[in-house]
Amino acid sequence: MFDALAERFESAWKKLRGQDKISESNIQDALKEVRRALLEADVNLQVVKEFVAEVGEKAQGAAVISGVRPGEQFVKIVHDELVNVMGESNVPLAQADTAPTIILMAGLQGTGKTTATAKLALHLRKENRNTLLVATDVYRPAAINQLITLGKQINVPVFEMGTDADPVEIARQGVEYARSQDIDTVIIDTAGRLQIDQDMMAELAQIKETIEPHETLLVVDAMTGQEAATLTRTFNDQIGITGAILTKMDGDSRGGAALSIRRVSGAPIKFVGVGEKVE
Ligand SMILES: Nc1nc2c(ncn2[C@@H]2O[C@H](COP(=O)(O)OP(=O)(O)O)[C@@H](O)[C@H]2O)c(=O)[nH]1
Ligand SMILES: [Mg+2]
Repeated sequence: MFDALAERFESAWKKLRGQDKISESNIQDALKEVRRALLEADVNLQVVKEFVAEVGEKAQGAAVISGVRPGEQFVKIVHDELVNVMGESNVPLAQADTAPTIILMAGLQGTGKTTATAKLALHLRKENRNTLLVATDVYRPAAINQLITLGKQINVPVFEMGTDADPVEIARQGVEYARSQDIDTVIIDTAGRLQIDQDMMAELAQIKETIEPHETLLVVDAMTGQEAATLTRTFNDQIGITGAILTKMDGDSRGGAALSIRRVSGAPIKFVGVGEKVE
């Protein structure tokens, strides 16, 4: 995911190689490279500014430490800061003490929520967790059919009540059904809009309040780059998220969205590795 980023960082510390001390001017040169690397990876501009400022401060602080080569020192500072932002990788998906674990999928239309719902079910099956998928996107008949089709393909049950039912009620009954069937995890697929709107947020908030999910995962299209930060901030402020799933990592996205999401919300990125096609 961070291949392009790593390459750019490489050139940042090349500038420091062969110099025996971190100085004000070589720090500035290296920081410029870090900044360029992050921007090229499509990390949000504000996030880049903060990241570079923090690395700069630490590099200046490190300037007094002698006996360590500056290139190595700088690499370590950037690396530590990346780890600091990205946090522990592989934060596992929540598992409730009493089944079912409830997962709410959130995000804009077309980001890959429905696809990610099915992928998540496949992922959980590998951990011997059975799932129920719940179709609450009643606004487009095709959306329910899409989930039903995906469910058939991967042999996972889908709970739906057609397009006339209330999404909150579908979610509630879906969870009840999962409980009655001893299902380990219930994944609620929700409707999205092309842009964030208050009706969508209100409906999501109501679903969330009703079913009290253990995870609220924001599904983000990795290709959206700069917008990922704003999107994450809005969803996190309005409904609260526990994690994010980056989709379309198979495209030519540059991975920067992951950094932006983490930095803005602190929410761990889950299942970035679930890149495989469902079909
Ligand atoms: N290349 C690629 N396409 C994807 C991925 N996830 C979803 N899509 C496609 O993006 C479109 C929207 O996906 P969908 O799951 O319906 O999004 P939703 O509106 O958020 O539920 C569909 O054409 C999917 O096939 C992915 O990881 N990679
Ligand atoms: Mg959908």
